[in-house]
Amino acid sequence: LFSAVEMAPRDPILGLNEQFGADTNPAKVNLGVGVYYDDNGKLPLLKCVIEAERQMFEAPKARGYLPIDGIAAYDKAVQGLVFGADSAVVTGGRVATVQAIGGTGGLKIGADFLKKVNPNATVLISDPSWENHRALFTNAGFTVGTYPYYDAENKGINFAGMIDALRAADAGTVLVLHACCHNPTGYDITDAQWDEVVAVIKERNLVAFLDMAYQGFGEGIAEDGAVIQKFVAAGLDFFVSTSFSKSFSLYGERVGGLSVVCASKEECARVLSQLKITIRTNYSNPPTHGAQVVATVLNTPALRAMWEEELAGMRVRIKQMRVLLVDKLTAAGVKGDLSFITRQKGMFSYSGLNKDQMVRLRGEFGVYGVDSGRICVAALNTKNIDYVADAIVKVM
Ligand code: PLP
Ligand code: TYF
Repeated sequence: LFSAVEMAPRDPILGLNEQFGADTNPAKVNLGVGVYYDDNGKLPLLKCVIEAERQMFEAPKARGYLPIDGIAAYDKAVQGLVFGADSAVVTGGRVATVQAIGGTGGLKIGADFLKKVNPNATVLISDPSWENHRALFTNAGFTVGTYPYYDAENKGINFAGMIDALRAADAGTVLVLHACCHNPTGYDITDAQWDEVVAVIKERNLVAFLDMAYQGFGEGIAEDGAVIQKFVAAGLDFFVSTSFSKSFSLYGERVGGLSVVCASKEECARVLSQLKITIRTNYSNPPTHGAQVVATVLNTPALRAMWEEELAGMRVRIKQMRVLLVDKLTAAGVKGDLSFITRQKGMFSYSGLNKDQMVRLRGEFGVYGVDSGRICVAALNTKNIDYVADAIVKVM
């Protein structure tokens, strides 16, 4: 039965993790996978999460099946974060939101649903994008292409190329857009550029699928969510996937969501029924724990305030590491404009280092980044940054 089964390629990023684990260099630093570590290099367990779990422990609940679309209070909280609780699309019943198994689960439910609605559509992802975007949409049966995004020469975004590609796309083409904190480059388009993108999507009848895996890591929860308002204001139907893996440091709990904005309440009810079929035929209904933690935090004012502060702490620390990295590299005599590092947003930095340099960083220094030159700034800290900066200077 399995004699002709081919060996599948490893996930290039998760594969790096295994390699890192096996590395015996005591000075090794993992800047590969996109995970936030605190200044002691530890994966944080947020205080708001501990407190929510304490409350849950003190009033224990039996674990029946959840509704197919998840915990209602959770879905409502997701809508509040993404659209604003008082947003007319939410109060008007035009957003179908389901709990999903991480942001990946949200993308997958959306992709499977889209395949039914729009089976012949092409999906366009940014060049480059999160590795899993291509694989996930390909697996859902779509042909996946790219739109230009990264401009290596100018250390920024090839926006003219991007907008031209959108203008040239056929009606119905699905556009996967990073709502904020672009993975892997760290470069986000500006407010005015978003306006242009939204206008072209409307004009060309494209379908926007916003992947929001880092809300709160760019400029703030509301600030990062503002891009969603542009799509709402334009009267578009669109998709938003949500992930709390990073913002709650709940990676392993797999907490995410999918929201689909529809033209009317009646349409929304039909869309929701189809999302539920997708879920039911894949895993029946979602798990309880992680979503209950997030719902408790988001719906309890004191915990919500605690979370916002802790998230701000992560955001600010990453920004500090960017500044510090520029300072260290500059002090070590690196010439040229390094301001791109502080211009980038979120966890990642396209460092501009090439594959050979990334391989040397790994082999000679135990500093693990992705071959593309992506490093996870959120894994830098005041203890490892000198070592990392020194290693980078040595391979440059
Ligand atoms: N989308 C992007 C752009 C990501 O970087 C990630 C990171 O893991 C995800 C989606 C998936 O999130 P999750 O781990 O919640 O599935
Ligand atoms: O890009 C990253 O590093 C994160 C984590 O298949 C990740 O988004 C990487 C690969 C993958 C799943 C998660």
